[in-house]
Amino acid sequence: MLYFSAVLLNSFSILAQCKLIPYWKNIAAFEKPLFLTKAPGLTGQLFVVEQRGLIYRLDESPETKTRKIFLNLNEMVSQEGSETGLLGMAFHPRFAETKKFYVSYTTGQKKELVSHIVEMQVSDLVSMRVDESKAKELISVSQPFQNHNGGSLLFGSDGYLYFSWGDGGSGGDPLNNGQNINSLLGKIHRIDVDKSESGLPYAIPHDNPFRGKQGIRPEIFAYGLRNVWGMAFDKQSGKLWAGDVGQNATEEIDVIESGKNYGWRYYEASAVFKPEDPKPENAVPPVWEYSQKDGDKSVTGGFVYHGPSQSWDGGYVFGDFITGRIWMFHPDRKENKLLLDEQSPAVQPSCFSDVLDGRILVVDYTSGKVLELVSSGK
Ligand SMILES: [Ca+2]
Repeated sequence: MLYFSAVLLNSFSILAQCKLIPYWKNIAAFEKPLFLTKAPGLTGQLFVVEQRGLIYRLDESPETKTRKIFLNLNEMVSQEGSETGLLGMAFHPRFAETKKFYVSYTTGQKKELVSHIVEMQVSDLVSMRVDESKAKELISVSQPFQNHNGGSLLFGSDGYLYFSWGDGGSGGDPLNNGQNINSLLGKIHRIDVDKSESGLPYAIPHDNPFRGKQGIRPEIFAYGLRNVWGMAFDKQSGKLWAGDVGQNATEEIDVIESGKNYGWRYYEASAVFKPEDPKPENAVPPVWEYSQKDGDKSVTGGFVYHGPSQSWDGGYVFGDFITGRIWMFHPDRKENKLLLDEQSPAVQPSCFSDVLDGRILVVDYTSGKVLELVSSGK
């Protein structure tokens, strides 16, 4: 499998067919941007999340010249460590009615590092002023090490909030959090933010896989994950896709299903990583994986494209944060095409966003720009 994917990668590198162009022509670079999204019911506006704790709101027109600070958590969030800070946001699916949104961030550092999921609210849709008195922490977890904090969050069409937390960090998951179903680390979770139960500020969806099971955290939706970065639902099939960052050898793409075990740390992608551990009989292998041998080291999960480009339709676009290579995996024919090879200067994709229908926007951590991936012929 590893050999096969490496051969495929090489054979397609000559076919790299795309380029990146700036999306906003008149907007200054963001500082370490991690995410780009929009709010349901609020047309024409986009939101850019910076790791240092700022969220900007700006018009989606490529010609726009201004951006406004929507939220500033700079004083609150961790500023040390490359994987800490403000890591993600998601608007409530009925934002126009509830005025609620959710942020994922870390506070503190080293032994005091904590990951949080917090509900926030705006006072009205015109001023979009965040009413900080309404901020409410939903759930948090202590992080034993500085890295692998995950942080992606999004709503499903079921109305539930999904979020990822990494395995707690260090290397090789020393605490084996991925396989520990009484730990919130190394997981994707699913909660109902519209209800509360048992003294929690949220409820456990009735069909969460471990609801009511002794000794298992009921928030868990899927486990055996190392450090999921980049999750998206396929708007047509409803499948949840995720990139799970590898250890020393292989990066993986998973299709996440309720209650499934994705193998880490017994497996790194489809190879055995920790043979002395008990073998999980139920582990689900990745739908795609790629070797780190060509310098790639950290997958950024993307999304399944649906739009006017026939050659892209149904393909899952994703990239590597270290090399900046961008691929499209076609699940129906198990084919992975290189869309963009390493660039000079390097591009570090932190997010692939489908906020604009039929387009592929790429957030570049290094340049601080939001870019659009287009065919070279354009
Ligand atoms: Ca896995």
